[in-house]
Amino acid sequence: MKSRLLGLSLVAGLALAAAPAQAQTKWNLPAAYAADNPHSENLMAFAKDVDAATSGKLLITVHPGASLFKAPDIKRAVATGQAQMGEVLLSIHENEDPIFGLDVVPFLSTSYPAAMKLYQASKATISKKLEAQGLKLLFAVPWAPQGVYANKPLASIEDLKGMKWRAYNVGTTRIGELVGAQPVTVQAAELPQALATGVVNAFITSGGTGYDSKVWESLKYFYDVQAWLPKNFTFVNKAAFDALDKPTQEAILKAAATAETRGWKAWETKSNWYLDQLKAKGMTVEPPGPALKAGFEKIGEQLTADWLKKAGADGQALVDAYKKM
Ligand code: PCA
Repeated sequence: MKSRLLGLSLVAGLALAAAPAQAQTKWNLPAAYAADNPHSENLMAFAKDVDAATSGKLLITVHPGASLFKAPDIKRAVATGQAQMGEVLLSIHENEDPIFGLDVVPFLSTSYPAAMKLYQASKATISKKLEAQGLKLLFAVPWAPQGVYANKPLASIEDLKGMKWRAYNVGTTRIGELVGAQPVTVQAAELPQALATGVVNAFITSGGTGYDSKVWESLKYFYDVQAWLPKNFTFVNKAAFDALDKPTQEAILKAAATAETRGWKAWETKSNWYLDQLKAKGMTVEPPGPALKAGFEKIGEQLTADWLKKAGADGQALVDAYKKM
């Protein structure tokens, strides 16, 4: 009897061993910002949620800091299947489609609730445009309101004349031109180096990117202009997504919805913390004075007019929908 039982369990054991190991799919998710930036932390939490929900069937590796692809190359890498998922600041690609620059139209939406409205108003359109490029939108998360860093006090935009202005997209380049600075595009991953070597001495971005770049080591002034809240979009190669089984697809979509909520909350919570850190490092952190503010508003009007012209009726429709919300 005993030996028969032993025999049976041996057979069962062999059968288990012979069963094919559960197939594991391994995906890469290139991203462009520092590993401890809330965007990257959110992506890692997203990957962890997908891992848990699929019992390890889908393993997503996040590559922060532009370590796998540089920021401007991530979208194409995912569209062509070199990577399966990716996160990018969508406005980097405004040259492809003006709608990708909607969230960087100056002073259109300048707070988290307004940015959320703008996102809701534009999500379906953006998602359709990405789909036409072979990408499925998973979620979007904003950066903090954008303010201006400089190596000297700024009383008006005249003070930016001739400065080495770091830009990260079409709109920020244009601002550099309009203030008579010398714009140079530098993605966030290379910003610390550009600051350390004096390639740039003024720019517009969030408290978060200033913090990530240890900006206080080179620049002493931050003006909290709150010009716009740009967003990072995370997407998946559509064909790769469609090839997954239903439960895995659902696990991704659920984790994406969670990541979107978590990401917006993280930024909203951390925005002031970042500004406090800049102050603690000895920087002057102030709202822009009246002349500086008026100067940026004037530039904002110019950029808004330019954008509406480029984006045409489609752009106007999104702005109208947003304003009605
Ligand atoms: N940080 C990114 C984009 C916007 C932001 O706040 C950057 O400066 O590149």
